[in-house]
Amino acid sequence: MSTRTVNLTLLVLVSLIVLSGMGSFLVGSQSGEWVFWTHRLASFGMLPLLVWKSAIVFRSYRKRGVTAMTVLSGMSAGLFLLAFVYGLLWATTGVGGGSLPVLGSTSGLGLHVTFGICFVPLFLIHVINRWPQVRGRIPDFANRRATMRYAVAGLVGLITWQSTEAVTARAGWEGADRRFTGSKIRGRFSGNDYPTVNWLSDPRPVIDADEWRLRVDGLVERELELDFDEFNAFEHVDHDAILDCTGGWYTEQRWTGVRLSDVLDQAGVPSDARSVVVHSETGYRRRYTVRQARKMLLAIQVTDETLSRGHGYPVRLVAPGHRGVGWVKWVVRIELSDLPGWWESPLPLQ
Ligand SMILES: Nc1nc2c(c(=O)[nH]1)N[C@H]1C(S)=C(S)[C@@H](COP(=O)(O)O)O[C@H]1N2
Ligand SMILES: [Mo]
Repeated sequence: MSTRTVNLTLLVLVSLIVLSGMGSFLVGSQSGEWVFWTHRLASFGMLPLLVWKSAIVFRSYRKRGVTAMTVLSGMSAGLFLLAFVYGLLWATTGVGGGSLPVLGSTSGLGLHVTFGICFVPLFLIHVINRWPQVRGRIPDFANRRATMRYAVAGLVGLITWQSTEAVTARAGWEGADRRFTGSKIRGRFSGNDYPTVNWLSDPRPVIDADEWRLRVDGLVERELELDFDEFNAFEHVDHDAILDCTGGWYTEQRWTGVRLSDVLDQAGVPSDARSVVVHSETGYRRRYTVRQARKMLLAIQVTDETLSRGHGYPVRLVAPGHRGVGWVKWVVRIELSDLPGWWESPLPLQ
């Protein structure tokens, strides 16, 4: 294979790996499983190419020596390999969590993601810097032989990935027991006994149920302000659902509370309402389409226990099929809006 072929094929595969990795944070239901498959296939499929790539790197280094750019490229390669190794460890032996400056204690998956995020800007600089050497001969990117190469990479990826899973299962390693999202179990119907997590730097408020109010406003037919007793007057229902945090763990619990749908109907949903924003006391919020929101629960209990303060007391959102990041805690306001459901940053910023 020519240098250009190796580099372009790697560019495609690494782009797939990065995009599917970022996309994986948004997938919470089985129908999005292909995003995770893409990530694993492209990652394992790229491995044989690294043999050729290391020869290219070696030649290039001999020609250029130590320059700012070669150091940067070297760092980007190092970060990529670290991300790969931590991803692999997470999926297999489960060894590899650790403590990082600034971030504090982090799971192996957390390290995988952190190295991956640091890799992206360096990789972009590397590609932009080297691009002039491939420019002008791009058709090679997508002809029939290129398609063949991706098919072979995919096949190699499939075989290495499946063998890795088989070895992991056979050895009984921790990684054998992952959900399709890669998350590992932390509590099944265990009540409040499962990890407490906030997204970035959101605080953990202490709320007195007597003072608590739920406002329902925006595009509603009549605004509501419910105190805790009025809220509890709605019919209570149980719902078994999995909370799956992008930090790499999930828990299955029986959530008890009020259907968001019932609250919305009491306030009256006009036909031009398109989305529902669920607000936390902390300012944290997530937007859903009205249809999605109608399947959700405003929970007060987790498997027969009152929600603990850390888990969102007195009321939290239960959003089955959505990643944990969408399960807003300390809910105080439901806002109806005519904006589309996707009208917000894909992930919270606090
Ligand atoms: N208000 C608020 N709600 C939040 C968060 C947050 O930071 N602030 N973190 C989310 C994330 S990332 C997860 S995984 C779940 C964790 O819920 P738990 O603390 O009950 O495990 O809450 C979600 N709800
Ligand atoms: Mo999370």
